[in-house]
Amino acid sequence: MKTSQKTSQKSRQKSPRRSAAPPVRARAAKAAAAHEPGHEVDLFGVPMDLGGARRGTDMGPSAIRIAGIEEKLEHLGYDVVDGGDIHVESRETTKVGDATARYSREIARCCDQLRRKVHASVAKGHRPVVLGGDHSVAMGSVAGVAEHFRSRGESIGLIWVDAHGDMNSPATSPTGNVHGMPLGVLLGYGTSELVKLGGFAPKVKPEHTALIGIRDLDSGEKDLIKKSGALVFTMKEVDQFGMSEVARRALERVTYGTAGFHLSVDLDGVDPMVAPGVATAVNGGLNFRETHLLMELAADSKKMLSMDVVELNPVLDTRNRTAEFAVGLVLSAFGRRIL
Ligand SMILES: [Mn+2]
Repeated sequence: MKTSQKTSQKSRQKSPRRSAAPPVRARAAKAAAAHEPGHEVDLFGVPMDLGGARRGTDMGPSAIRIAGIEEKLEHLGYDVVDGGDIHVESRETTKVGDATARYSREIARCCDQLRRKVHASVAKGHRPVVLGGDHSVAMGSVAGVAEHFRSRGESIGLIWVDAHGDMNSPATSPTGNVHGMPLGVLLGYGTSELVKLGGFAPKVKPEHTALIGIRDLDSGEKDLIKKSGALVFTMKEVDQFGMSEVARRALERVTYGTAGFHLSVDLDGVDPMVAPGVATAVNGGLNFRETHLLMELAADSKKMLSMDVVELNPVLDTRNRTAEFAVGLVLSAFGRRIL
């Protein structure tokens, strides 16, 4: 199973390359694509591992770049600019601070920088793709996208792919690790320096939010998830209804009454058989095709504004396999088709 999945992924990624159009035609396709808004993609890396317990997610952006994200998106017809990395202080040079929201000061500073960059990108009609980093970076990316549409009187939707709820608060978190809190923060709950990022809260409304792949919740966080009113598809619903139906319902939820949606992919939402290079692996996750189908249907909706891929931990990966899978997901979300 593992081998065949890997092979099919490779052949899907490489076959267009072998039959690559001559450079002139490629340039023409790119020029034509450039007239449509959203055909410019800006990459931002956030080498952040302050939000989690295990070291190594700070190497995520590098591993995703090594897996070829820029050239593969260009091959799909996008104009891609890599905006480089946000500077993140390391644990060696930063104070833990509040033990119930560890490193929250430095995390807030980095997320605020990311917010500015993402905002500027979206304001130009580009689509930002944020490379994490632990999931705390999504507080910056979603804030930046939300800020732009808020200035036009519009809301955004949010799809949150994850094994976890990421809705802890300093009061409920068993660890004080901020990567277990970002969705709660975006919905307006938690540490005020994070909630108030960009000077407004919440960043998204629960009626525009859908979680997919959930299978590991802390007891204190369950209450907030239920109370929040966000739409939750645990693995039970994925098994029961199938990803096609789950994606349909989620997309309806995040596009109804919004300008579009942000897609936040925590790689731990995917089964560890497919994506082993994550710090907090939980068995029984989304399989290879379920995850790709969700991305493909997100692309079909033509409403995806921005995306992040987070929690890649190259230290725990096998020959960069999870990074290559992550790049494949980005390509599917940006419209790569089998046929
Ligand atoms: Mn997460």
